[in-house]
Amino acid sequence: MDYFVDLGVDWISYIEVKVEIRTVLDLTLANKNVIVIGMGLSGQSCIQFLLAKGANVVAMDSREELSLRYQVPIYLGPFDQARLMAADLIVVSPGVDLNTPEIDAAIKAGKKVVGDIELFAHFNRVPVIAITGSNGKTTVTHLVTEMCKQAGKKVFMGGNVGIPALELLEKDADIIVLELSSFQLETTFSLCADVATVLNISEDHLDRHGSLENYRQAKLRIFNQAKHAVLNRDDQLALPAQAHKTTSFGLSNSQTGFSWDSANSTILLDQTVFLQSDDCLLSGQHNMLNIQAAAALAMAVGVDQQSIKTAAKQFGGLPHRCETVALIDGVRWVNDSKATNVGATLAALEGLRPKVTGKLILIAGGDGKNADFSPLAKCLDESVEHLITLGKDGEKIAKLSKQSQRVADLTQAVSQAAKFAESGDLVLLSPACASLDMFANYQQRGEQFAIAVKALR
Ligand code: UMA
Ligand code: ADP
Repeated sequence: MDYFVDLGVDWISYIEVKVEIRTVLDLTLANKNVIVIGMGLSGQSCIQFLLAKGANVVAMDSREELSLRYQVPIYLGPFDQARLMAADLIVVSPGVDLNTPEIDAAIKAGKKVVGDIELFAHFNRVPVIAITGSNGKTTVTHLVTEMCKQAGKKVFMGGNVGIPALELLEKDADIIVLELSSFQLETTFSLCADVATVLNISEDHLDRHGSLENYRQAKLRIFNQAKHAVLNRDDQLALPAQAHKTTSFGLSNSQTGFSWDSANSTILLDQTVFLQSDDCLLSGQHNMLNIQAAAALAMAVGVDQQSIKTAAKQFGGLPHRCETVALIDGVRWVNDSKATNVGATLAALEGLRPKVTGKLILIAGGDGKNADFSPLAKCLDESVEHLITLGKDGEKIAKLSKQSQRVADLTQAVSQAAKFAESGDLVLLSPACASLDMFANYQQRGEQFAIAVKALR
């Protein structure tokens, strides 16, 4: 899909005279017939925003039952094609597939179909740091926010991290940090980030995007109109065709930008020591990349190096991401429930294995979202002594290893792991799959793991 959304403004003049154009847009939305599809967090934030702009708003949701706190007409169940065709603007939530026949037909008929980030982009006047990638988005979003805070900036984060971007328009902010998913980016056309990054690209969400290339192209949209691009020079898939001003990061050697001196476990900037890994609470090579990316993003918006270093040293990571939940009789139990794709599990295994003196026991499986699990095979062979699988696609992962065992649920997985585990071993929950086949979300999966582990005491 390649179309430019015109909300009633000329793009060039939008860049040049943002403030005047904003007034035009206010008028453009007033009295326009706007349909918002999906009544989750982002849909509801869109309704509130559009009502404040004077639009005539109608809500749609596939669910059969729903109570809404806004006084707008709501149509539940299958989307009404005739209503969509009559709208001036259709705003879709990220969880709603653009290939849904009624939405696809509306797009093909030339209807303007956007997401909440597109609305945000038209009305925002604060510098934006925009972050996407297959893995590390939330970690980098939090870390760069901490770096900005450390420098005394008024900074707010939002987007895929769980806070709808439109809510940030009300803040008195110096900087806004947006975590953006491929779903959000495919309906975004006018974001003009001050600095943007695609941290990495590996297979994910193929059930929605159909192919790795479609998924990748959705992610690369973050660089459109960006003033500065922070690039992972070691990941060809994460590089845009062209970029205006760039800073690179990576594990490879580089004269300029951020790099990694593995012999001394040090992050370098322009070949000069920037941070010692031992001074940081985060560990694992993937997190050294996350620190590099966050530092490059913060520098691009003028945060001083001292603040960046202080925040990087103090940041201890987030729950459900390679989080040690217990140390019982010398066995370390690690919750990496947020590893919802193959790339994340590979990063966890590669990052954690070097520090394990005994066996590594992996618990994996769930909803694989049509992913190809074969890239895990080599790492399972080299780094995992016992594999315990569960969930919808557990069988597919189990077949990759000779040392595997299938179980019915997470409690069984933990008790099986406890039978194998001895002092010096590490038991890692890193599913390489989404949780939705068995849990409400990855948080619930991680919490149940921690409860089952603590019950072993
Ligand atoms: N719905 C329909 N029809 C459909 C699909 C959904 O009507 O075909 C309705 C549901 O009935 C529900 C609503 O849409 O009422 C849910 O909308 P949503 O799935 O877009 O979820 P939101 O609550 O709006 O949350 C979204 C993001 N969700 C997704 O992308 C799936 C949140 O990311 C994000 O934090 C939030 O906006 C605020 O920006 C979550 C996520 O899982 C964390 N993201 C994926 C990921 O990280 O892998 C991309
Ligand atoms: P996202 O928001 O993109 O899902 P998170 O920061 O929440 O990323 O981390 C999700 C998972 O990805 C974690 O389980 C972690 O082990 C893994 N991970 C974090 N950073 C990286 C990275 N730079 N490269 C690969 N995997 C990573």
